[in-house]
Amino acid sequence: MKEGYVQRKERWAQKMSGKGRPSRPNATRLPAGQHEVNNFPVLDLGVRPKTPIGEWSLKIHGEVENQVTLGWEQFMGLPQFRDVSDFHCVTTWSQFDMDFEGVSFFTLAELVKPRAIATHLFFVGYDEYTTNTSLDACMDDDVMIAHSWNGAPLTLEHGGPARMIIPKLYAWKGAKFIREIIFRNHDELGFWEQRGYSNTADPFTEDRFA
Ligand SMILES: Nc1nc2c(c(=O)[nH]1)N[C@H]1C(S)=C(S)[C@@H](COP(=O)(O)O)O[C@H]1N2
Ligand SMILES: [Mo]
Repeated sequence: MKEGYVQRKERWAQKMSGKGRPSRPNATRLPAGQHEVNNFPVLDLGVRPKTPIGEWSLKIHGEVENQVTLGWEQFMGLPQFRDVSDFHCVTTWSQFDMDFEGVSFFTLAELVKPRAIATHLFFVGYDEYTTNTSLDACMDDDVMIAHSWNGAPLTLEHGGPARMIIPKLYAWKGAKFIREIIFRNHDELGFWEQRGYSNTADPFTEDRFA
């Protein structure tokens, strides 16, 4: 059962204020068909573009009032958000208590101001990887662009300098080496979605393939 937008935003506000992390309803923590790991495996297309901080930028555009291209210092100057979440890969491994820090998606959305017609998101990585979600899926209190994991900068293999983290969806929905986020008034399938993976990708219903 998905919480309403207002509840999700309230939970986020509570986290941002440093008053601790409200517990969220979670019947079974390990989704069906998954096993727990602790070694944070690496999964990608094998291309790991090294982007020095000085050359890094994140463009957020499309159906927004205020499109932005953020350099590293601007990105790091935004309110910082640290949160612990679980990570579920469709290849059946899950890792619990992943401590990520970055900029929450709510903060980015407030910055760019989505137009009312925006319903979907399209993500592009520096490796040209793409993926897509509904806008609603990312307007949640645990979604962020992370630059650190366990208190240290994200390594290149895990998507540094920065990557999307969307804990409630299978991990292929979280673009590593993030370069662009496009707000759209329609859905467009990304790399794995075009190749038969589910468009909605909910680990708790084993929503793996389309
Ligand atoms: N840019 C980019 N992001 C990506 C991928 C990729 O190939 N390129 N692979 C996805 C897949 S399939 C998974 S399971 C996760 C893996 O993240 P990890 O390597 O940090 O475990 O990243 C996702 N994000
Ligand atoms: Mo994956």
